Amino acid sequence: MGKLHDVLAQRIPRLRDEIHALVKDHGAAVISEVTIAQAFGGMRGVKGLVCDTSVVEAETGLIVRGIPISDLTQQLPEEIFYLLLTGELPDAESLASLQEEFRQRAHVPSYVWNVLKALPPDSHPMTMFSAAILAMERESAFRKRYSEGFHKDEYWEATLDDALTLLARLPAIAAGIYRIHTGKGEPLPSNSKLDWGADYASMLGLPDPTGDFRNFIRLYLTLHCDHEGGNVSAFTCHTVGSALSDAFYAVSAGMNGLAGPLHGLANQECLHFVLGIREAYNGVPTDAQLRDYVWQTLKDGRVIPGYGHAVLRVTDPRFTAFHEFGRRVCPADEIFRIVDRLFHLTPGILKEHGKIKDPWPNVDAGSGALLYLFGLTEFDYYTVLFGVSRALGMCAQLVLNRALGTPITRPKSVSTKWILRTIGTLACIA
Ligand code: NMX
Ligand code: MLT
Repeated sequence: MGKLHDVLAQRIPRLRDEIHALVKDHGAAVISEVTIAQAFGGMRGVKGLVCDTSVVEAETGLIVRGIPISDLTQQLPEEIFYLLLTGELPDAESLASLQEEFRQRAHVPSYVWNVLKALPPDSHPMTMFSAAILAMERESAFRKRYSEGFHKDEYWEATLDDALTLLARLPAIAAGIYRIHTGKGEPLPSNSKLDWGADYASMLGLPDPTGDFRNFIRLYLTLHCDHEGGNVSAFTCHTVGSALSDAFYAVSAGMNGLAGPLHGLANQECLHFVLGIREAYNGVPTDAQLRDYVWQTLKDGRVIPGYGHAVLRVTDPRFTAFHEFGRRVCPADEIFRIVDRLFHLTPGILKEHGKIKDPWPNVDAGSGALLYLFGLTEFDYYTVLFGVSRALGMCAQLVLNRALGTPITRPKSVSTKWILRTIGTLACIA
């Protein structure tokens, strides 16, 4: 393994010492409390996890290693992976070394294609994606070395080995899934002259005369890279990895969480919603019609996909980055205009509706419109794109957790009876 490994090998001992000292000296300090509402409410706001790859604050959105995501939009996804892991953007030599590492590991073995082609044709692309990742578990360096018996200080190295193999293959696997699922033909070969994102774009096989599509895919892969540790996919991946299940098991599990409509699948739901509006009004509706449509959706007891967030309380900066890209590339496009009008009207309606805590658009509200414009119209595929990118964050978090020897995740649950008894006791004390 190249320079990335060496940089980590140099830093990890100091990192271990720092965390060890922190826990030894301040381990008893309280950083969070849990209310009954939080215990029943998805642990919202409970601070019980540590994640150093990125943070998400309510008023700022995603910050990767101290850098707001809006300042990273020109960076390649490979650079982001290096940043997530080391805390620094790579210099030219380190980037070239990581890209070479990916190239050397990029070949997808034929058994993976056999697995994908054997799945029923109506399998969802996320099922295919997760299954492909899981199928490759047989190649795990971590599992092999663990079964031989190896020192726990070396766990992170075998995890990095697995992460690099997995990430190197994901663009080809994901693009192949697109071609198999849509019946467009055999998977296309990788082009070793291209960077990770551009190669993915080219293997999808869509026309890209201006180069805008490959730029968009690079942006897409950068923007979705990580979202701290508590979102469903990261938390799932972390929990599975904490049992020392290797990266293939853990990332596949994370993808299954990403496949839910309240999480990553919202991007396909969003485009579905926007296309429904276009069909209902035979084009871009007036603001009054759009207001009616959104209100009717709420009255029908359905969510407005792409709006709301468990942590954010402002427009997601990732949405803003996509929106700016759309304004530059396709301001007159019908679908983009509907997304744009929704952005102007929906927050006000959701505020008036009065339930949602965050009425602003999240990352999923606008990306589908742009994919559609570039000819990627099969929107049940969109979450796979999200997954390719999010694998960067999942893998970085896994490597760091193995480096720090983070123990198995095992919070304590309580029964409703226990809570009722505890309230009774508290009431007596009051
Ligand atoms: N449209 C309508 N109602 C909503 C929406 C929405 N977009 N978002 C939340 N609500 C409702 C929610 O159903 C709940 O209603 P009730 O009390 O009847 O159960 C109420 O507002 C309070 O929910 P919040 O506390 O604001 O949201 P929560 O933190 O529980 O959930 C989401 C966050 C993101 C799951 C939620 O906002 C949602 O379902 N949004 C739509 C789906 C979506 O865009 N998901 C993508 C998230 C980003 N990602 O990529 O993962
Ligand atoms: C994400 O990118 O993971 C989503 O915005 C969901 C989240 O952070 O909870």
